[in-house]
Amino acid sequence: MNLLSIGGSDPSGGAGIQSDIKTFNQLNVHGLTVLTAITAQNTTRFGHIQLATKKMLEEQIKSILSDFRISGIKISMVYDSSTIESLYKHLKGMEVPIVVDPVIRSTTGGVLLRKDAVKNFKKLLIPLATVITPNKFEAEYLTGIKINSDSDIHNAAKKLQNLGAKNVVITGIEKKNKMTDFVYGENFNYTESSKKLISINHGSGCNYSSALICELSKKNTLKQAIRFAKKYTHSSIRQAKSIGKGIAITQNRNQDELISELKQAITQFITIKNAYKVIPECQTNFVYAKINPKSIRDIAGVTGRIVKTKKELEVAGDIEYGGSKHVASALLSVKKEFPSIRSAMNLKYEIQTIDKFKKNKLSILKYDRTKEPKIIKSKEGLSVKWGMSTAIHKVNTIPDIIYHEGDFGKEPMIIIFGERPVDVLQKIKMVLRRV
Ligand code: PXL
Repeated sequence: MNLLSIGGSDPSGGAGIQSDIKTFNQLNVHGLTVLTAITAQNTTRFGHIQLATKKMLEEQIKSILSDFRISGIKISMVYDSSTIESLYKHLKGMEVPIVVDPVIRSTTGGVLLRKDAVKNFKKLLIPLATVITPNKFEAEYLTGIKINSDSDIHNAAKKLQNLGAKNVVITGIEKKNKMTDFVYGENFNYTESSKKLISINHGSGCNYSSALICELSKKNTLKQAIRFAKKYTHSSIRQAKSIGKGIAITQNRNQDELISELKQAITQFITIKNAYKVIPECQTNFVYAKINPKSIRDIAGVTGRIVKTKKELEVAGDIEYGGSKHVASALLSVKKEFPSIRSAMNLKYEIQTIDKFKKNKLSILKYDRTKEPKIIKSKEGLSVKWGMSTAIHKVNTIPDIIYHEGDFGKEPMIIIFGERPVDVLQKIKMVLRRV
């Protein structure tokens, strides 16, 4: 998938186009860019701005639009009126999601939108926005409403919608040690909160809007995309590093491709509405194996599992190799027979869930835990292996699902298998669609 980011160059790599490409890359999309300006800045000061000429700007846009299929666009630094007019001319009528991040000033004080361009920004760019993502200052600046209360936020969001933005997210409102985003959709509004991290950083706004356009373009719902973007940004702020002499730069490192792929699938899973309904008493793990795992130490999983707190899911602990025992053992046993299977997750057993998998024509295997031999029961860790090998004994088709209906004191359980975490996720979505 190709996404286009239109904005300015930030040589510190903390914000702007450079930051967007990193986010796109990490979220597995190809980043295309159109530079509106080159800035000279670092972590302590904002220096010079050199705008692209009108000709250069339009030539960049034309070369990108004439070659690539683009699934989504993010617009950030536009700086002046002429740039806005060119963007409007080429982008109006495009039927892809557009996130407008109305950057007005950098954290170090640089002007990113000239005062005399605000009128055109409101008239031409805001109406292109599928979502506009101002922070508190930007929302105040664009609407002229000083934000001191929830009703001010409401009024500011409504004003931005009246200017033509389909959806508005006002980010980073501090409330009782939380950072709250206010979401105004076409016919709903709600808030999304996370723990406040004490950090002045360079890059979090760009991380948010880039993650948002990635998830929207992948056809997630607005709510899912917003939740993902918030979690992604929270994580990038947590990992922010003081690389230069001034403010820290946000980071979202790919420590390991396999772990990052699993992390992404887990983040997607916990943001699915109703996902809490499929979590069993013993909670859930989501695992992903290296190509030739020798033991569960070659299988990544969550050290403390994915846990349910009321209607929310949380990742308890870290995602690392050897993080799971049970689901990883199940995967290891099944992978021996069916090497293409590399990912698995356990779900709460319900007959309706099995029925939904049957309707979707998945290949389902079952074993009877009451038939487990005493010798297996008496040894820690053998049950799962025994169950899996019993289920796949003399089976030729690759299983999607293996389940058992429990035993005295043993919770029944479903395990979903797939080649990659996204395949497992796909199968889970079959169940959650109509929960
Ligand atoms: O964070 C917004 C932003 C966007 N684009 C460029 C920037 C900044 C902030 O510094 O420099 C080019």
